[in-house]
Amino acid sequence: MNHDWDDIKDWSLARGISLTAGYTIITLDAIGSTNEYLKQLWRDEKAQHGCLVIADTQTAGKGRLGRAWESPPGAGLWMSLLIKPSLPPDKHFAYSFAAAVAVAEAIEQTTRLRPELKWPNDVLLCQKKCCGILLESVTTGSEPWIIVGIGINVTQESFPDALSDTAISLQQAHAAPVHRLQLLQNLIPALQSNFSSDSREILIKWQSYCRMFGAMVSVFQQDSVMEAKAVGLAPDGGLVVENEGKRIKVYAADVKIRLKN
Ligand code: BT5
Repeated sequence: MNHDWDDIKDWSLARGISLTAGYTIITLDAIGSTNEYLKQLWRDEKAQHGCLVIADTQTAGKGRLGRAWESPPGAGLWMSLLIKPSLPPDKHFAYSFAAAVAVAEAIEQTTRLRPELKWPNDVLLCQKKCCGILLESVTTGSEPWIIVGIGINVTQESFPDALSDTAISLQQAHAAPVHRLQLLQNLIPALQSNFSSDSREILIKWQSYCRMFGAMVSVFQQDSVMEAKAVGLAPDGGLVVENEGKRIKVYAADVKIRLKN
């Protein structure tokens, strides 16, 4: 077992258990997916707002649309946080932007590197993905809850061939050791603060980390691809692109940046 994982477990037990805003931390040596584990805890009424599950490895980590998320042991922060939203339902989209901003702030604080955010919620270093975020809603009666899944590559020295051109770890970008516990200690307060901000403030911060506006992008939606210029973020979190002189708002899509100004 990785040494630094013991530090995370000890810290979670000793000091992390009751943080200022009431986050509780559960550490797991290995699990299929922290999102699925937390969902089950919530269904069993064993998880409250602020319950944070962290695993040293995931054997079935997942991304959007059923994609797999590589989560090797000792290499990253693989975690899920349960929140009971304080924002009204039409503003819930802001939580995924809040999570991305919190991750960017924590990375910056830990490594002094300034990450870049790419719509909808990738965190990039050296134009490669170092973190993916997956939000899922769960509902009791009319009450929505949100599971915020965050996967950050911290110590990998290499990635499987299929990811080697697009993925990066903090340690690779920083060219120096990065400690998961230190990153976690910076991330928790950043999550607490961004999740209690209003949606306008979150989007302003998100845009300060985003450099894709003005760039040509490929927008992948189901079976179609559109080449367009990314022009901005709509107040409801949609990506505004310009294609043949027309402005279009895009929601569920993947975006590849083609060319920067
Ligand atoms: C995401 O999906 O980026 C969301 C990933 C969320 C992972 C966290 S880990 C903790 C929590 N528990 C879970 O089970 N999930 C969450 P998407 O945008 O669909 O990107 C997925 C794609 O990223 C894959 O198809 C791969 O191409 C690529 N990928 C997989 N693993 C990666 C990694 N470790 N680093 C960078 N890219 C990766």
